Amino acid sequence: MLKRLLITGAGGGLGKVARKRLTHLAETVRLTDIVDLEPAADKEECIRCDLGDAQAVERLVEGCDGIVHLGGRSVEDKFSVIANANIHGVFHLYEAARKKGCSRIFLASSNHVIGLYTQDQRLDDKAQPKPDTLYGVSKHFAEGLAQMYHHRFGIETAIVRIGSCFPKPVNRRMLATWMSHDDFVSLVECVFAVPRLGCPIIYGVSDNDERWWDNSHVDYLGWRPKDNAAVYRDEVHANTPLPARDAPEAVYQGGLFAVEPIHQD
Ligand code: NAI
Ligand code: 15L
Repeated sequence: MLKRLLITGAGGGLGKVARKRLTHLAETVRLTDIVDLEPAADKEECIRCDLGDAQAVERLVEGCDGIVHLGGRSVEDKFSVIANANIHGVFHLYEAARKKGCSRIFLASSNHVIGLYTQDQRLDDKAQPKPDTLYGVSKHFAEGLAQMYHHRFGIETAIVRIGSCFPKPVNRRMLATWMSHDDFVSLVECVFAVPRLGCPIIYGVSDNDERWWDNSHVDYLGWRPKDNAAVYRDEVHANTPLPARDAPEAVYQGGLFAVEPIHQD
């Protein structure tokens, strides 16, 4: 059991899931976000913090032996916003982890690191990054940072390229990319239970019939996703029209992110 688990982005969609379902991993859970949070149990501590503030992030990480890093901008935006939260922010987090001796991190990367691959391609952890947005580039930066801090300073990170982690798949692309909340929770549990983690790239995806990504290189984690988006196939097909064959949501793994404009400051 961890002494103190830090969950960043605790006010967000996945942060709320982590807060509700992962507190058994640690004696104390420190929740942080740029928005205000209130402790709801004895073992919870809440600290408001902008990841762009290096000193505040150092104080945040003090005393934590594990981090689930979910905080940051989670979609495309102006470079200034992406840079503060996802580039400066993740650097501040790893520097704080190095200085304060925190040795294991679950890093929420994204499928948008490889979003410009086409949907007929099958990828594993060896695929060269092909980011589709500034957001995807910022996640690629975070992945490189995690690898550098692993090789130089021994910090172990699960680099998780999450697909689409929502209660259920809501469009045709998500029949391939969906990750259920249960499979997300069980992955975080495995990441903090495995004796030796290393610094693997893991595709955060359920056991979907239509998935594009191969996780066989991380069998050693013991993670066996249980859900399958195929259960929702009829519902998704009934609710969403078939896109044209050359529509970005039908061509690119990153879907519509592949045609996002560059947002201006
Ligand atoms: P979200 O947008 O709901 O939550 C992100 C949280 O980070 C928010 O509560 C926000 O207030 C906080 N945040 C933003 N800027 C911040 C800053 N400068 N300092 C401190 N906190 C800040 O996103 P969601 O869906 O919960 O995703 C969590 C993580 O997983 C994100 O890093 C996202 O990029 C990644 N991810 C999520 C996917 C999904 O399907 N939900 C897919 C791929 C990646
Ligand atoms: C992401 O990286 C986003 O954070 C999330 O909001 C979804 O858009 C997801 O990817 C996706 O590709 O479905």
